[in-house]
Amino acid sequence: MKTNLCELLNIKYPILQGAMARISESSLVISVSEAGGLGILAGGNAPKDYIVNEIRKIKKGTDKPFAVNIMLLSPFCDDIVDAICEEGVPIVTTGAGDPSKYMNKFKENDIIVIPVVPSVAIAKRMERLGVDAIIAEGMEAGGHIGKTTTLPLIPQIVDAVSIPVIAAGGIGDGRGAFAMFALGAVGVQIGTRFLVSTECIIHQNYKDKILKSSDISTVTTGAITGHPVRGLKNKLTKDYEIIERKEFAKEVPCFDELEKITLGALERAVSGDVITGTLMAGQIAGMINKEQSSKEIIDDIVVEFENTKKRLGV
Ligand code: TUI
Repeated sequence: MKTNLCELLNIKYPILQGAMARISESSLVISVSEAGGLGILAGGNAPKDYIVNEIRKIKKGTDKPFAVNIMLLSPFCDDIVDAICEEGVPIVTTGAGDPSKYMNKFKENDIIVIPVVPSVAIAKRMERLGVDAIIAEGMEAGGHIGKTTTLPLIPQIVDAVSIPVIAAGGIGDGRGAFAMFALGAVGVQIGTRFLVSTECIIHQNYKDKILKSSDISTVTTGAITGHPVRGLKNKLTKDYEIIERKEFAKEVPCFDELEKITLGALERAVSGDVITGTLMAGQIAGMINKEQSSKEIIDDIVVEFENTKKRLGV
């Protein structure tokens, strides 16, 4: 599976672990980086002291490269950028916005910058900005998503830019990774499969919901807010859809009601409330049927990738 991305990031396999807010914390990051992939700490909406503490735990737990993701809708972005520079984090990924204002600071600190992008136009803008690679994320992914699916998105972005492209959204195994390489990607980012990693700290109830899900278990909510989010269907998403329909029909403005049911919903999910929590997950959730360590997950992906190569005689 070796590609030029392995040299750029100094990793064994071009497999990045998706940064999932409140989920991708030090224990998951250490396990993925130790297994030869790139573990990524999710900044999410966390404040600076939490991030500094987690970075220090990661540095104690592994001497392999890792990254920190900055979720650009967070009120603590400036602080997290400071923490990343002060702690000597080698690689940064960004999501949910435009990282331009931090670019000079990243480059002054020799940090490798890899934004997540949902479209060709943003990919081209990021290349002009001088980023090192991009993660092109299709809307099969869990969490906050764009409008295009992975299969058409990856080749269009590969054709539009000259920097390395990492594919994300809808990849759960070595066959999917191989398909992404066929489209021109040189790496993959996988989030949902790591939700059931034994080193992932989410509550067993959340893991069980993933393990029991099928191909049609996810739904997107929140289009009305401009920030659509994909997750597993549950009471929260059903209630959300009912309120959203009222808002669409312009019967009553319902943003307050929507905010009320989603406030703290990610925290509830991570703590095991699978009824009113937001169970962010991608469409590959239906493919996941066993808990494994991060090392087993990565080793499986590599074997499946090699088997696919053999099956196709290439
Ligand atoms: O960021 C993600 N996924 C996320 S962030 C998140 S926390 C959250 N929760 C509720 C609402 C909003 C956020 C949960 N999942 N994926 C990467 C991603 N980035 N998807 C889409 C984008 C994106 C969108 C616009 C990246 C750049 C962008 O650029 C806008 C601009 O103006 O340049």
